[in-house]
Amino acid sequence: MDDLKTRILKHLPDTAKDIAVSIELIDDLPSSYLYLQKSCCERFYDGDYSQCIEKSKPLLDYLWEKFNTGNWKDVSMTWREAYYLVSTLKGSSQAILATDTRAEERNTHSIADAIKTFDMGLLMGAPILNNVLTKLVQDVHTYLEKIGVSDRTTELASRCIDSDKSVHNNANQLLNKKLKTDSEIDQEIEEEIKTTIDPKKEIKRISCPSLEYFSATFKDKGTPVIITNAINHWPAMSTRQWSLDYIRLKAGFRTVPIEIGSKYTEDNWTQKLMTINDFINKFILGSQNQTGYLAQHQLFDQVPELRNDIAIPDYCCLGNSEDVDINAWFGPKGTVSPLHHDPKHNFLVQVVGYKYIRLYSPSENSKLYPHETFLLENTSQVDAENPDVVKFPLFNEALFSEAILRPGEMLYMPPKYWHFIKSLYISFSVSFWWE
Ligand SMILES: O=C(O)CCC(=O)C(=O)O
Repeated sequence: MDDLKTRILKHLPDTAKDIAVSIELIDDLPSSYLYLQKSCCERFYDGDYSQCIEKSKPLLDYLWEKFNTGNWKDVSMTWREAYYLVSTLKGSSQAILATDTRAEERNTHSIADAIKTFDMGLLMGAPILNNVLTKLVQDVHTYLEKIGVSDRTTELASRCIDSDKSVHNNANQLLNKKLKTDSEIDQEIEEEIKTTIDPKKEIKRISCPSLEYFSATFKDKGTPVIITNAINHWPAMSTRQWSLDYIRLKAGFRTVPIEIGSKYTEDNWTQKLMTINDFINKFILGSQNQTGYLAQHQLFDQVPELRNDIAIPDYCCLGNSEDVDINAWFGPKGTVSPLHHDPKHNFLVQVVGYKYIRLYSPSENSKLYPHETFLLENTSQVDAENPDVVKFPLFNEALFSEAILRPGEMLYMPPKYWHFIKSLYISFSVSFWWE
């Protein structure tokens, strides 16, 4: 196996001085901060990784406090670059110590901690040093993969839910929990389609139309459609089929933002950073009474290996295909995206599981009661599942179309089309917003 330390050092500048000249972190940071940061860099290049970690803590705390004062948009780039730098040094030190041949060091600095530190740098920091964190985190995650799944699941069972003892005790049980087989789910869903979807309202399906036909018949007319047989070639659907185990393997130790709460319009809705392993154990396999949803997250920028399993649909070339926003939507049964619309064209691709979709044309706006508050103007005040018809009397008159989106299907939604979406099983969808 490659020496992880060598790989890590290869990505970084050769000396503390080289780091100092390759970045400019002068504005906005007090001299006491810069002094401590310099010392943190020097400890790293002296090979004193424990001291580097110690010195990184007050630096990251200081910057974290800056991030949490006032508006995110006002957070200075300098602070974010500094956060990126210190996360790079701290995470690299943690990874190097975790693979140290001296057992004591290995126990205290887990590789998973290093990945967490790198991800915090990626999520909160601003990239410097040629975006070195992407390379570092990939190398370290690959190292974990090489250790082997069995070691990883043992580490997972013992570490992933460190803060939650009750779930911790169940970790092994959760790992072995039997999920429904695909054919059981398919049968159930076909029954559900028969009983819940009105064929007269069902969104039209079409098998892999030509670009010209799609453009003239759907895009130009602002008509939604479900396209089938367009993504069968994706590795995520064929050679590297996505499953919970596969997602764990490729990204289990990565830290991501999770939306917690039944829907974003509720008062108790919040967001929390956690690893994908924690998320799967608590919110997908566990028995949390709250819903957790990895929603609208640019996971594929963070984990390029998963990006290699999907492809931008060819139809996006009808717009500016350089500028496509790709988002992941991964969650348990029961996630709800309340009725809302977005400004761009959208392909919502269902990779795993099933989702109920309900669509309303922009011409129905006046019956959908958009919120009047800033940032929620694109969201209806009506709970589409249980509409309050006294408060919103026109809602039931609004015309809609509906469908259950199956794995391998791709829903086209024109800009401003209202959509309400609920997952019926554990689900992983990928959306492509394009203009
Ligand atoms: O799948 C979901 O829950 C919501 C997807 C969505 O709103 C979108 O792709 O714009």
